[in-house]
Amino acid sequence: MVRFLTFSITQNIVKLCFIFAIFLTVSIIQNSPSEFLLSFFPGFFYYKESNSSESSLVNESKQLDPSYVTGFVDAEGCFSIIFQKRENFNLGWQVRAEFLIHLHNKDTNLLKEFQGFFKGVGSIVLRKDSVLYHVTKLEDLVNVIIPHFEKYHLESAKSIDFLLWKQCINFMVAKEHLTLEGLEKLISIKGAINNGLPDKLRQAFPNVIPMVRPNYLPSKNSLNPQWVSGFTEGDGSFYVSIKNTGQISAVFSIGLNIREKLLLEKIKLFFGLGRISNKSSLNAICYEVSSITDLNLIILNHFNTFSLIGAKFPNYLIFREIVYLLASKSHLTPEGRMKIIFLKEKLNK
Ligand SMILES: [Ca+2]
Repeated sequence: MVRFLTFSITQNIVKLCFIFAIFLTVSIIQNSPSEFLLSFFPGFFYYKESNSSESSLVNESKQLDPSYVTGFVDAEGCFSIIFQKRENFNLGWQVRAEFLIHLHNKDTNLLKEFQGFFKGVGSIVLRKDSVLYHVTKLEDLVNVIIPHFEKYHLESAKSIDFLLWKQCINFMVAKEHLTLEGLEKLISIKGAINNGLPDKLRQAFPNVIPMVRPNYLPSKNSLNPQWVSGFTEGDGSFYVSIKNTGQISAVFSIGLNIREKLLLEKIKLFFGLGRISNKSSLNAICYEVSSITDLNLIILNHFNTFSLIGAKFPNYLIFREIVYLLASKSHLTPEGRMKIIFLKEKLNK
């Protein structure tokens, strides 16, 4: 009797579990069918990572590599000198120097890591869709920011901006900008930094001749692999396209302004493959690797070793999974093809 009762209870529990499992399955399918289907594929784990909360988007919180930091700043950083009209200032102008990185707010954690790397100086400002990290205190620029870039050199045309900017900061430290002559000297140098002089300065100082921007030449040193990953985190992209004909292609690319063609050639030399093409209509130039073998053997090998760490990292994982599927010819089976279509849906979202 006791045995019969135990058996009957067990049977009911099994029944209940079964009903509950069906209920759960139906509700998952209704809420997010693609998630449910994806759970049957190996790519699921990568997919999960791409969807995980913002806090886990930074890959392993370890000390940032200094060359990675420089690479990222080469892509996304800005060194600027700002003039603001202020009646209460002696010469009517306030001058400030700023080191700035302005990103989409999905990279907030990455910027926090940068602030930590730069000894906590500067501040992070959250805006509606973007986030910026900026350092404006002269002593922080002199003691923390400048020494970093003197040790770990910028490789892009931004290296010119940095040199001119540093020159301005030296003037400011010596307080030369408080005389009219010094102020005009600063304006002249500013004329060669970034986008040159804004109209308000040209109009206020019509006699100041903007300095001629020095020519940019990349350094002769070969690129540091961490620099390449940092630069890719900023200016690189991983994308996959599926043509109407059904052909699937995966591309790793870095697009730059045409003035940085020499840098792209250096990047091409670093990987030892790929091609550079002009996108003349946009004044842009692009380095691309689209051969599956090259992507699989060289590009993935690089980024598996020198990892991305910001919001591009989960994207990279999806891209990698797709390249693996293409390299193993899995896309020729209906199941493999479906897997790629699901993964692609999550790419660059
Ligand atoms: Ca850029």
